[in-house]
Amino acid sequence: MEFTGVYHKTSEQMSYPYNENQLIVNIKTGYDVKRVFIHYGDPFDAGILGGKEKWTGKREEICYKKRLKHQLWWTTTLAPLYKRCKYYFELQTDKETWYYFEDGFLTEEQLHMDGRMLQCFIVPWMNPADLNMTPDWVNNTIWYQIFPDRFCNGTPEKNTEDILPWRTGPVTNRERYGGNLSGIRQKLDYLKELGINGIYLNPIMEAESNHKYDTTDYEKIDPVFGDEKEFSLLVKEAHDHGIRVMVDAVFNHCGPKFAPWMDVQENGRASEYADWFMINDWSDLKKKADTRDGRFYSFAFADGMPKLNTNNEKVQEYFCNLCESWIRDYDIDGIRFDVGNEISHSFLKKMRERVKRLKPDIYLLGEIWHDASQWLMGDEYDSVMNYPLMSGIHDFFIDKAMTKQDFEYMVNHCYTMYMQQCNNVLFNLLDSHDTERLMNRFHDLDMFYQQLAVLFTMPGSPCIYYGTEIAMEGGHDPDCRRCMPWQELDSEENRQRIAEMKKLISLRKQEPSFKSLYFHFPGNYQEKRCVEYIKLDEQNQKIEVLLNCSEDSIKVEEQGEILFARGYMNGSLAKNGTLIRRI
Ligand code: ARE
Repeated sequence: MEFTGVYHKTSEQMSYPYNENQLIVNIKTGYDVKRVFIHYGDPFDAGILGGKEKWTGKREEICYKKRLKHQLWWTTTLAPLYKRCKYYFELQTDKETWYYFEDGFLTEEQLHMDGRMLQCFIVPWMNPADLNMTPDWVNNTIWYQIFPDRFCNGTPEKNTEDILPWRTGPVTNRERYGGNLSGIRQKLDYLKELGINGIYLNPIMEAESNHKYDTTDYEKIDPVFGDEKEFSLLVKEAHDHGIRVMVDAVFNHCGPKFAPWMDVQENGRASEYADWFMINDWSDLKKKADTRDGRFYSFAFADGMPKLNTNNEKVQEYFCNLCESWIRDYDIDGIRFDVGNEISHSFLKKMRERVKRLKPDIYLLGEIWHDASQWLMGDEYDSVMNYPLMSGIHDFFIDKAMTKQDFEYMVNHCYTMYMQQCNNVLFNLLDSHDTERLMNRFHDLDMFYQQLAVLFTMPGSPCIYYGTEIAMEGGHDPDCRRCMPWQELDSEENRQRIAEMKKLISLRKQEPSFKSLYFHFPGNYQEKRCVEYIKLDEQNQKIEVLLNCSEDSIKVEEQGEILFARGYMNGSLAKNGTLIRRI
């Protein structure tokens, strides 16, 4: 047997209840496996415990598969009558058939050997309480990320002298431009008109910097942005506009002026907060230097961002109470957890339990830039910021050597890491306050819209970083945080760009099938080709092309599972296109 890469286990995203009735089962094999069948039945039915009785389970072919770089991902959904299931796989190559059990592979002969105990894979019981539940509303959300200091100044008449005049062009992390909560509130009509129904705000609690990731007081809205009343009003009016609000929680570390940290610096080990931080050398906590000397742990090596001990119950309690107050006092809809991969799992499990009890459909989003499976088992985050997809889309456009198959493998890799419940609410983005802006990657509007076209079709929910609607430029952090050029929005060029973004958003929102359909890759992407969004009927037959395909640029190519399109969107509706297969 020359099997390659067969992998299954009855856990993680390989075998899990999707809801109270459906059990999703996935198995990875090499490309040598041509057909897969699943034999399944009830663990207590006679015969399938092994021994002499005949197998009484069912045998069904798994017909749906996704292509990965070196493996195939086979997936099926079962509906176990009694919420429990026992199964094994039948793997067929060109030459042979093997049966795959929890303890290995059996031949046909071994399978029917009298008295042989079959170590099937077992899902003992699909307990509703253990279900990985994620908030449905997120899948219908188009997010808009706002960096508060640079979005809109609602009260310029109250500017203090440290606020610089609102301007376009490059910025640094040292300046303040006066963006605030009332400015965001004044732009709710604009956001609603654009089609946005969710805003993600970078931190707004009191901190010294303009980015506010160095918190001074977690319980106080930074006065430069407004106050508790103003934030309450913003959330209420956002909700009135049908817009949800997600805040940024910086619990991995604090800033240098956070009272517990200052107390520890003053009183050392005697401080009541001594165990709120991770200190290795108490000798000189006030020394201004990066923390490569190991005095205490921090975010990266930033000595002004001492790492909080999220293993400490008091720290956990403090932040759980804080999040509960954010829900009770402001009715927020989501929380994005900064440095989401360094906070302790024990804290996150407690946090989820507490906040979901208060608001079951609150969205818990982790900032994790890599495979986040271990945080997405249903007892911590609902989902993560999908930076792997961002990188994959970016690489596909920048690397001329990548083929559409490479792109297909990348997309499938991103969507086979997690359970479907998490995929449905992935936070898909192409840039953020931590990366250069999308427009800066290519300075090419075609590429810009091609990548947005891809983003808006992917499962999960797309997020556009403020200013993307006008293809705003900006380099790496902090230059990616330029002031929103409100004074230029009325130009013909920006009006066209806003119209293009509105069309994309409306397509994403109007066409349910739109979210699950891929689009045709018409030939060589270096030439200017067209993206086509096709509406399909239930038989996967093309009904109409929803957006933009100049006839001459479309060639019907072989129908793959994910046919990927790249090309220029000129926004005109077309009537002909090519049938593609719906996923
Ligand atoms: C400042 C300067 C930066 C400089 C940095 C060096 O502006 O130019 O590179 O210092 O430390 C906040 C501010 C930043 C500020 C930073 C430190 O917004 O402007 O940077 O504080 O003072 C990793 C983490 C991820 C983190 C990024 C930045 O995993 O959690 O690094 N992102 C969050 C926020 C940031 C915020 C902080 C954390 C700190 O979103 O805005 O920065 O609270 C790879 C790795 C990732 C890595 C990523 C980016 O993909 O896999 O782990 O993210 O690169 O570096």
